[in-house]
Amino acid sequence: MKLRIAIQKAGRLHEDSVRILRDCGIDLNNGANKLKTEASNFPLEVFFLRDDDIPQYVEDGVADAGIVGENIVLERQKQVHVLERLGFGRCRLSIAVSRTLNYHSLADLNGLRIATSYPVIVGKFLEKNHIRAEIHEISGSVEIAPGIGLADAIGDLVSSGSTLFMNGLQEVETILASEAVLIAAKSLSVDRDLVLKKLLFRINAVRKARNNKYILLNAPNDKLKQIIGLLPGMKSPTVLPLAEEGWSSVHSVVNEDDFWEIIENLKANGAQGILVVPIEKMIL
Ligand code: PRT
Ligand code: ZN
Repeated sequence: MKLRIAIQKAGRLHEDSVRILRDCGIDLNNGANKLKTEASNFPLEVFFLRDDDIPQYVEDGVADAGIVGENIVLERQKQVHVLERLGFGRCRLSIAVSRTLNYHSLADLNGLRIATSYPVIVGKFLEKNHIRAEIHEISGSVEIAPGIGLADAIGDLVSSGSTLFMNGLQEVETILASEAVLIAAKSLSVDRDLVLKKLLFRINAVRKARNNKYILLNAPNDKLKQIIGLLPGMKSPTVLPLAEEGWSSVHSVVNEDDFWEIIENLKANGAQGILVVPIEKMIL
């Protein structure tokens, strides 16, 4: 039984969604301009859809799983499980107001008209903070609403901030930090659930590998203790003697987040010939 997964047909999430499946070792036949495609080496069928429709298809059981922005999942309020954050499609849903407005705090939003394509998320945010503002739901080009006098503020997705900047707006509140997520139907047949678990296992391995690097370096033996102290490793670093007396080769795995800091500390402690290598899969 094939697992049916829905991904975005075209747009910001399409390429990364295809890439994560490919990195899981799944061969997809070229899906350009197709409604669906099948993997040749994994029991997976891929549907290409508009991102907004994906939660509905998954709730209805037309697709078993989907890859979609968390912002869409929270806005649509469909009955689906969020299984995994995928680390791409990162953005934030924020409130922005005119740069000319002297904004101090949330209370300044009282009485404003806020244009957004996310009335549910923005509405809940206002309610939680006891703000009385009027929400105008519009479906696109939200950033121009203040400029044409349709609204005083907007609730929109932001990544680089250049759209806000070009429209004379300032970001004043962040409601949500979003990224692409893997969602699944609430109930699946036993065999489809098994395929989903296999897929999830592979996605986990790919995600971990993307967040980590393999590092090799040479260390003088009298500095080994300090250097090992800087390297966490999966269990602990591997240490091998070098042919040259008094030196060792140290191998370990380091996390992307504190990568540069670790490298600087290693150098400061006498490490030489540091090599950093990408990891393809990581299974713990
Ligand atoms: O056709 P379909 O309906 O499938 O696509 P779409 O046009 O509705 O969606 P698309 O491809 O624009 O976005 C898909 C998903 O990407 C969103 O649901 C988010 O989860 C995620 N994402 C990440 C973003 C952005 N970053 C983003 N910057 N979605 C939209 N934007 C827009 C934003 O609305 C604003 O207009 O980009 C502009 C702001 O960008 P900056 O860089 O100027 O700040
Ligand atoms: Zn859309």
